This record gives sequence, C-alpha cells and structure tokens, in this order.
Amino acid sequence: MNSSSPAPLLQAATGGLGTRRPDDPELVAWIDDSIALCRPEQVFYCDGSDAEDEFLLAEACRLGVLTRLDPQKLPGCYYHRSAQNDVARVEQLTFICTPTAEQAGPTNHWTEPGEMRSKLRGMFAGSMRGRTMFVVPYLMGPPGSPLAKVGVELTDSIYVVLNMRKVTRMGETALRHLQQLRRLRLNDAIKSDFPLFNRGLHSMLDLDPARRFICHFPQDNEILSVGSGYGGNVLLGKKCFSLRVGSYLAQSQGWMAEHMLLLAAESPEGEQHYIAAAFPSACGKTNFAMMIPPARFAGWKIRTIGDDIAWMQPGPDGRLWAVNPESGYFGVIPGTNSGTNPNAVATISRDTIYTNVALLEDEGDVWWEGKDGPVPARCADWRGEPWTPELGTKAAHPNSRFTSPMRNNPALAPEADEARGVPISAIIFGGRRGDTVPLVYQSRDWTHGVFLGATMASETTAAAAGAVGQVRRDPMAMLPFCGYHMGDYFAHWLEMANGLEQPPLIFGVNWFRRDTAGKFLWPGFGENMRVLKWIIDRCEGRADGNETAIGIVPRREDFDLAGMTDFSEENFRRLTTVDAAEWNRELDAQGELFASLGAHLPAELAAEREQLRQRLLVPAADGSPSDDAVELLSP
Ligand code: SAT
Ligand code: MN
Repeated sequence: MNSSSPAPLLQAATGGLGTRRPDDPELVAWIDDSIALCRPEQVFYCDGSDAEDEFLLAEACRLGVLTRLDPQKLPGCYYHRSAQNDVARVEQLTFICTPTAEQAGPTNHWTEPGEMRSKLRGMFAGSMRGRTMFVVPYLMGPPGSPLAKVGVELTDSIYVVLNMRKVTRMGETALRHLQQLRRLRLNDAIKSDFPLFNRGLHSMLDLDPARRFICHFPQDNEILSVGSGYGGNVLLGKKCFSLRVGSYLAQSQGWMAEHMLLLAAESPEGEQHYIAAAFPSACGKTNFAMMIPPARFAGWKIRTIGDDIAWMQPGPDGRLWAVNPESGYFGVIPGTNSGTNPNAVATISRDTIYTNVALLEDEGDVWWEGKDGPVPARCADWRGEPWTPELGTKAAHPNSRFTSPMRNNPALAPEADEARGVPISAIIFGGRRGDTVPLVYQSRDWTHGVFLGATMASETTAAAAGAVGQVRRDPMAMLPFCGYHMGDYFAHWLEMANGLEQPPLIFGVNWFRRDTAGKFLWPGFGENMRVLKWIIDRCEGRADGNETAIGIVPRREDFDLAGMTDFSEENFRRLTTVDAAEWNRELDAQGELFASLGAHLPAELAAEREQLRQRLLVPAADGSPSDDAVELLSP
C-alpha cells in the first residue's frame, strides 16, 4: 500500500466521471502540452464531486495505494505508507528558479530557469506512460474572496488528488473562479500577461531521490515537481503555491503570504480578537489553533480559522485582514491525544487519510506514539515491519501526518469561509528554544516587531529531512518557504506598515524553554491560553509589562497563573527572564544571517540590531551585573 507500487490505471468510471474537460483556452492548451510531454495512458479531469471522491477512494484501495480502515471505528478513514526514502520535505532539492540568483537570495537554492526547465522536461518526457494523469483544479482562499487564487495541478499520484481534495477547494469551484478572472481580464479590468492560474506539474517518476526536484518559477506562476510522493513536496497548492510562489506574488501585489495559523478568540463578554501566529513546521501551530482553554478561562471560545498558512492584506479600514487559503489540515500526528489537542482527535476520527503512522492490521486501526489508550502489544510500523514495544523504535514516523477537511474540526470558526477574511489584532512569532527566549514578549512597534520575526530561530524538527534539534535562524518561520530574496522580504514587511493605520501588535513566544535539568518550564497546550490572554490584554491596553532590552515581558501581576498546579512562581520568573549573556550570544548568531543578506538587508533592521546591542550593555536597574538574569530596563 505505498506510492511506489506499480503506477496505477483506473477502471472505467460510470456517470461520465473524469471526462469533463475544462473550457478555459489557456488551461486546455497547457494541459494538452503536458499530455504530449508526459504521454499518460489515461487523463482524469477532477470535478471535486462526492461521487468522484468515492470512486477515487475505492480505486486507490484497489490499486494498493490506500487501505481502508474499520468504517465503524474510523468512518471514511484510510491508511497510506509513503516510500521509505520519501517522508518529509526536502529542502536540499527545493529550488527557486528566478531569472537571476540574486532574486532568489542566499537562503534559497537557485538554478537558472531555462537550464532547470530543460532538465526537468527531459524527466517528464514519457513519465506517465502506462499511468493516469489527474487534472486537479483548485482554489486557494474562500470563494469570492479578493485574495483567492486558482491553481491547477497535473499529477500521476492518486494520493495527491485525494489529499488535495481535503486541503483545498478542489474542482468546479476553482474552474468557476478562473472563469470570472478570465471575464474580468477580457473586460480589461486586469491588464497583464501573468498567467491567471498557477500551473503545477507533478510526476512521481520512480521515487528515486537522485531524480527528485521541487522547482518554483515564481515569475511564470509555475511549479514543477518530480520524484516525490510526499506532502509539502507534492501537494502543490500548499507550500509551493501558497507560500513560495505566493510570497513572490504578495510582494509584487502589496499583500502578504505567511506561514501562520489564524485563530479567533472570544472573551466571555463577547469581545473578538483574531490572531495570526508563525511557528516553524512541527512546532505546534495546529495545537495552538485548536486550543481548548483550561477551566480557569471558562466562557472563552477559541476557534480555528487556519493551522498553517495566512494570506493577508490591508483593508480599507487600515487594519490587516487575513484569510486561510486552505480548506483542510495536513498535521503532524505523533503526540496528538485528548490531553494535547481534543479538537484534533475529533477532527481525525473520520474522513481522514493517515500517512506513515503504525497500522493495527487486524483491527483496521492506526496507532502513533502519544495516542490515547494503551500501547499495542504488536502492530506493523510505518515501514510495514512487525513492531513490538520492546524494540524501542518509533512505530509511527516522527513526521507522520493526518489529512482532514477543516469542516471536521469542532472548533472551526465560521469566518474561515468568509470572503473578506478577518481583521488581525496581533501577530505572534514563535520558535522552539530550550533557552534564551522568554515565554512571551512584545515588540515596541512594527519595525521592532519585524526585527523580532526576522531574527527568530528554532530547533529543527522532523518536518524536513536532515538533523533534528539544531538551532537555526528561521525568519518569520519562512526560511524554507520564501520564494524570493529574504532581505527584500524583510523590506516588504516594513513597507506593509504604510498601508496600516492600525497595524497588529507583534509578539514573540517560546513554549519550549527548559530548566537546567532539561525539563520544560511551561506546560504548553491549553495553558497557552494564559499567554494569549496577556497578548489580548495588551491589545486592549489592559495589562502592563516590564520593559527589557528585547521588548516588553509580562509583569507577574498582569499574568494569570490561577489554578495552575505544579507551577511555581520561580518558574514564571525563569520563563520571563532576559539573560544578557544569552542574548549577547543570540545577537552574534543573528549577525550571520543578516550579513548574508548584504545590501538587501533593510537599514532599519541593522539599526534595530545595533540598538539591541546598546540596550544589552546597560546594566540591570537593580544594580546586578548585566550578565545576570534580570530585566535590563525596568520602568
Ligand atoms: O510538508 S508540509 O510542508 O506540507 C508541512 C510542513 O512542513 O509545514
Ligand atoms: Mn507548515
């Protein structure tokens, strides 16, 4: 049941499924060119209907790509194993093919577009012989939204089709949107040669890592992906279009494409705040977006708008408005249980594709490390090998995932479907840091907030191939996803303030600070509500903070710790400590990324860094030496 099984051919479908060709001339021409290049045996045109979904799920099971799980226990749920060499995004093999290397910048892998295109054309030639090509039109963003965009993915993976159906608005909706865009352009409302839809061509080839390339041509609104069948490499609407190409579009058109969750927070008094938060992959965006507040916060409602991507633009009212371009979740599974994320547990109880978790074959059930209930005495691990707890290995891959439609989420905010989006009160940047970075702190203003995001770092996770647990700079959690020069991206962030009379306040958070014994100081998950509450109180001007060298940290009096058992005042002090020695090291580490950006680094950010250096030199207000753990500029 993995994607490396012989390339599938579909049985004839009834009722005309798969036969309806789109009528957009530009789209048809590109599809026909791609057919001529890839030479598929069959072409299946997706319409996004329920009948189509049912047919393709059954076919995927017949072809061994999916295994149906017990329909009583897990209705509408299926199991998939990817190839063992193909379990995460591959940053080394991900390219931004801009006309010049400088446009892609030092944080991206670059190849000259003509060269890459001809190399890939060679690989695509005849790649779909004996296979089915699926034509997958999809809409990113709520229908009717001014921010919504159309993409079309041509793929030889039925797994991709079934996933794209969950994470995007796939089929007729997208074609209708394209038709409207075409009409607008014909009416001269938009004068541009820029392709009206993103063209994404994907072939698994033979899943040989030596022939695996994920290539973006932002100037052509185009993506070419070969040699992988996994997640972010192949669900082209997600990271490839919504972030890498999207960030380029956003920069040229005056909006923002960000790696951010979106949540709605409603107080017992009915006050509404919308929050956007950027954390790197596998650092808890989904958990935060679906958070259930602890008993102390009875009456608060936290609802999810998105868990991974936000598209935002200034509204006529001078606020920043955001939509979630996706319609489903591709979330990390290990650790998901009714303690850490009850809403996710409910979301994945039906209509879900489970990828690379462990399989309880006889029971038609799945298992992962950290699941509710007992550890199974035996199961098949993510590779299909017999597994028992005594082995000491992980049964589920650390980057195993669920794919579920957002409508399954009991905490879904109805605003997720709202065309105009939601106005953002606060932006949060968060990394996974064992030391240095406090639980929460606020930037002084927009420019300082951009500096805070630009200098963010995080310990690496299993979401990307490579070493895990190493601190690396990950500006705005966009290091792997920014489709142009990172310095220009920072400049774009700074410029966005011009259109914002009421810019969101910008905060940093870190749920992962540890004590000297290596134990997490903060319990995280639902308790993060306490941090969110302080952030909202800051937005409302209700809470005070202590000025430190790096920004404003909460005062104890303004931070609600009531009802927390097992949590000491000492822990709070440690969590809000700004240690000058640690921050001097941090300052040095920031220098490397900034230096690499050369003349593209905005002067404002270099100045912010210099000011931070100066502030770190000031001894603490209580007279203790500045390398002690203290707030450096107490009011
Ligand atoms: O694999 S994805 O890029 O879709 C998920 C992630 O790494 O954030
Ligand atoms: Mn992500």
